[in-house]
Amino acid sequence: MPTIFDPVKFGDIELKNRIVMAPLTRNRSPKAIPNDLNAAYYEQRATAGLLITEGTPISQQGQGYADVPGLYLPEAIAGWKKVTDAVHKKGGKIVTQIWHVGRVSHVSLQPNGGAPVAPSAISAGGKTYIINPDGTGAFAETSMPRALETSEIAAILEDYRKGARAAIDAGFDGVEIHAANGYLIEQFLKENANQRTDQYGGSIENRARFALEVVDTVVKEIGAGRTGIRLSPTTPANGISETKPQDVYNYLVEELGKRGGLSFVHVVEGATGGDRDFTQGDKPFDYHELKNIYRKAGGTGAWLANNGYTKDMAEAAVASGYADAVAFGKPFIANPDLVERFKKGSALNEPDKNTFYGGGAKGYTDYPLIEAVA
Ligand code: 8OZ
Repeated sequence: MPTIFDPVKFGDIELKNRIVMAPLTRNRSPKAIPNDLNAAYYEQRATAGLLITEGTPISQQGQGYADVPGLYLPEAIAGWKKVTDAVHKKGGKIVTQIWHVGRVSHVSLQPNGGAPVAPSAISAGGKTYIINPDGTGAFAETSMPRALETSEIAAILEDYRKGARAAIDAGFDGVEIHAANGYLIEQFLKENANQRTDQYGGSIENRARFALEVVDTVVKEIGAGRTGIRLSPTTPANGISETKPQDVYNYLVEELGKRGGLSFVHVVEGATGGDRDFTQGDKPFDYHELKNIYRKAGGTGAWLANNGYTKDMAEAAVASGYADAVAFGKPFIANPDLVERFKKGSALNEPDKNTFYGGGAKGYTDYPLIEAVA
């Protein structure tokens, strides 16, 4: 029976344990360029089996929040290199989460102040974070998006290809495709955001087409064994909803399974960062069924479970054979030495919500290690 402390392979990536750091937006990379403070933060957490970086836009069009690091400027690649070098020196593994926000953006963040793009011209109806012309930060309503022309989709796939290549150039061990939380890929997948009448809308097969084209593009560029994907079948994040999530995601993972050896499939169970029992549609979502369909279709990627797991829950999920590994979010914000704390059964530091997004070292690189607490 494996434990969370045992090594595991995520495709081509070898993890020293099954405790993974989930992607966490921290908004501490002004001008979309990772810096020394970001490198220190990831380095502190390098004892995780795998670090998944915060969402990292593949293009300016894919950017939806101020001060998140990108992958589309040469300076950002150089900045990320500092991060990956620091993590690798400590014996860690790190992939970056490649991201396009779609409609969850604001005109001030978009190329030439244009409208954000989406499958359909339907507002996310939420808030994003921008920098005012005077340099101060502010929450702002997400801007009304415009619907992508069918002919524009190839250029976005090309941005994913370039982003994946940039990730490898920056020294990452691979990428996680961000297909969760109401961003572009999910806007195609879920019915309330997609009213298209072309081959990217309507049937489940059509709505899943964009996700699968992104996967195929990234796999072709960097190899399946370095390509993971994150899904959130039932989260309501960013105004997204779906009445038949089980049908949509069963189809999607069956298609992913047919592609064989992806690095990993990362599944957020319930509402991201919230209620694990949250569901949409007419019945509770069955995550075991999802995994079984993936395996039956030939999928050999690691099954990475996430959302609100405690150490005990993670141990049970790994011991039962359901999860190959478990990703922890908030516990990793507050506990850079989470793996050691789990091993010793030590108490955990509590994360400070006020410093999740933006700011400097406070609430980022200053959480105490166990020795410092004792
Ligand atoms: C919190 C704040 C801003 C963005 C996600 C990338 O939900 C995010 C995100 C989280 O996936």
